[in-house]
Amino acid sequence: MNTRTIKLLLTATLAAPLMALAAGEHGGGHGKGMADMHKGMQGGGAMGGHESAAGKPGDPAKVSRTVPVEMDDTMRFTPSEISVKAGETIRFFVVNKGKIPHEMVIGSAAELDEHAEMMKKMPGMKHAEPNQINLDPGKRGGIVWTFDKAGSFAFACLVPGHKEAGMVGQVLVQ
Ligand SMILES: [Cu+2]
Repeated sequence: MNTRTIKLLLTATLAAPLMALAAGEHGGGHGKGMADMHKGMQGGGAMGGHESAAGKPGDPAKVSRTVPVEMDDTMRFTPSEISVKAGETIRFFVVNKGKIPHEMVIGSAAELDEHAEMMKKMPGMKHAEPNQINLDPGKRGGIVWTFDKAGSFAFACLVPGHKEAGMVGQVLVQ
């Protein structure tokens, strides 16, 4: 899959049903390696493909509410703390206000650490998974995510160096 195709897919995220997007992207994105990595992280448990400790891809037809999120070159998300009720499906409306690419990736702290390591090994790798969106400067996009379990989860920009610089946020699911 080339960069242009992925960009088109990302651009289409707002318009297209997210599940369809995910299905289309799966073979060309992380592929099996990522699924295996996730499996390994979870000790071979129930987590395959798009399952996450932080929840699962949401149904765009069942969005409970929209949460706008801004990303900028100070390496911050605004807001950086989001409270959610367990079971809510959130549409994150993400905008990159910066002059460099940023991304928002949702997961548990452990998942994000693991993912950040992988990004360092494969610099320049672009993803399109349901738990994340990568945005060029000035672009907008969305993530629809269902937080079905209570707990403290995170979101981060996994462009190498950004998370380390503080580009991390917290989702509290109650
Ligand atoms: Cu960033």
